[in-house]
Amino acid sequence: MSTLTPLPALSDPALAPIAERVLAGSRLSVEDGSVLYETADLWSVCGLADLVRRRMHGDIAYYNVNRHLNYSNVCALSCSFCAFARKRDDDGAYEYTIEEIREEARKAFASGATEMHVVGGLHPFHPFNFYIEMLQAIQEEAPGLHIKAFTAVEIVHLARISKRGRDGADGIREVLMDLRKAGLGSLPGGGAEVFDDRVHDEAFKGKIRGDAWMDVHRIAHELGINTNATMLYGHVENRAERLRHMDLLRGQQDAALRTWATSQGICGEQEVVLTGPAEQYPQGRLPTDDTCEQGWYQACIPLPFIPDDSALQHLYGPSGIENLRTIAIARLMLDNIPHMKAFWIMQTLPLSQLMLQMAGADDIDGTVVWYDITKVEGCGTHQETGVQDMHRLIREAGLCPVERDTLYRRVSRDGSSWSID
Ligand code: V47
Repeated sequence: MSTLTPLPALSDPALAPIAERVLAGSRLSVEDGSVLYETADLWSVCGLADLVRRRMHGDIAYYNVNRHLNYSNVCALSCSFCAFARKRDDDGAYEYTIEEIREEARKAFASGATEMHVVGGLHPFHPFNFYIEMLQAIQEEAPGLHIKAFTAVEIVHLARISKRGRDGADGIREVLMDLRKAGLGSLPGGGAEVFDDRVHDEAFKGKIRGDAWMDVHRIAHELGINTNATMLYGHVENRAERLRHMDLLRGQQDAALRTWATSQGICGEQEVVLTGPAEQYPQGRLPTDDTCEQGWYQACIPLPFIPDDSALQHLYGPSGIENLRTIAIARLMLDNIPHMKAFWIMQTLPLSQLMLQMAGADDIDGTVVWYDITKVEGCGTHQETGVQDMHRLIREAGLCPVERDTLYRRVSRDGSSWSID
């Protein structure tokens, strides 16, 4: 573990008790979160987040060599924040065939990607078997590639169209097991938005609510499938609703890690907090092998709302300062989620670099290549950052770039082949 960042000089006395709790490795309350949001001393908020980030990850910043595949933008829903979805007859509607998906998998394999991140709209006409064939096709063309696929709302949609299970939870469990058999490795964190019914009804009515999103992830964890979690902020929600979202995620992670820790005989009823001094970690680190019977949230990805071309484009979206503050607060509040990702596609590369250097982020996602869901400042769907550029950006932030796979294991490369350390 590298040297700890010294505690920042606090200019707001209201931060002193919070800083003490951070130093001691104690959990922050939602009220503490409100103080962190309201204080004018943004630099201390970032400094505290940086301190826990360095305790957890030293001077490492993670990236991966990945590809995103948005297989179709045809969607039965019409969420007001979303500029991606189209009806099938709309201009710009598209859907990949299985053969085209195969071709994307071949390209990903040839480029040395370790992960394919696959999500799309809720297609009203594809049968369940299309999704099974899609995973099988990717696996056949790109053996060894980790498939991180389908947001929780897609899983609920698949459970409906597959007509699996006697009730909702059974159907979701069976569908996840079928998908895993076909090649699914983990679930991405998309679609969580903000766990609040008021916000749901205003910005993404028709989508599943927060409790249903969390049910899908809980069932995945019970099956030993790791997942991520997002929070889409800066639209019609307020800061209190963001903090509640973080608190709900933290509570669910408590339950997952308690089950894991109990199975390891590590600690009984106590919460597993990862952000404290190193000696408080549960036996070093959470395991990263893929044979664990209990899954958990690996990473949180705060997503700043990008208003362009959505039905909410009259809104401004969050400012750079609000983005820095939100990722720092997420790092401090989510003391049991190991990784905090600054998704460069949405945060932009320069701001992601700052987030790594001083606001608690330890990961910037990956090379991406093609991305259709959001486009910042009118860019197209080709959104790629090469490995050399990732390295430069991370080194300029004073950190050490480490290539990881989806489960945060280190990747070694020898020419065009790669292996897990
Ligand atoms: O589910 C949609 C969000 C998500 C907009 O798990 C928008 O590692 C901002 O979840 N402005 C997809 N956000 C992205 C996502 C993700 C990205 C990177 C890594 C991981 C991971 C997950 O983007 C959607 C939705 O929540 N989104 N529209 C918008 N206008």
